Amino acid sequence: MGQRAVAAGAAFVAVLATATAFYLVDQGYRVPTSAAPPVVPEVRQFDLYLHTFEFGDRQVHHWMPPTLVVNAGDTVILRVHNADPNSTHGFELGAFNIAIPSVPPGQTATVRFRATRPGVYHFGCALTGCGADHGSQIGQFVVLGNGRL
Ligand SMILES: [Cu+2]
Repeated sequence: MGQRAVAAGAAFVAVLATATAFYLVDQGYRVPTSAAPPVVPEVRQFDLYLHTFEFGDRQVHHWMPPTLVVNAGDTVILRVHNADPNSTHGFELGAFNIAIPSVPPGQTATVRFRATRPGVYHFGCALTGCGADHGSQIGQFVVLGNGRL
């Protein structure tokens, strides 16, 4: 006995302590159940309307819906409807090089593209001078990347 037994005992205790530590760490770790599953690209179609209404002596335009959300990799088909009965407008989404120079009143134009980059982008009217609120005719195009921005 003697030193060999003490060394074997110490080694046993060390192995036991290490195993216990691994066990406790293992118990503390939970696979995140809220993790987003892999995103499979889809074809997403939207009808986007440019509406107009009167507010006092002002004419105000807005996009409906004001925000579009897709996943990175999705193919997006946008049907842009000009619901303003009096003025021609356009559509542009500069981040994806999309531009429809003009859509006459009551008309529809369609674009198709792939949303490749995650981020929050703005779209707007491509026809400068369409109205006093031209600069405010903006909406958001949100591209989610694998469950997060
Ligand atoms: Cu416009």
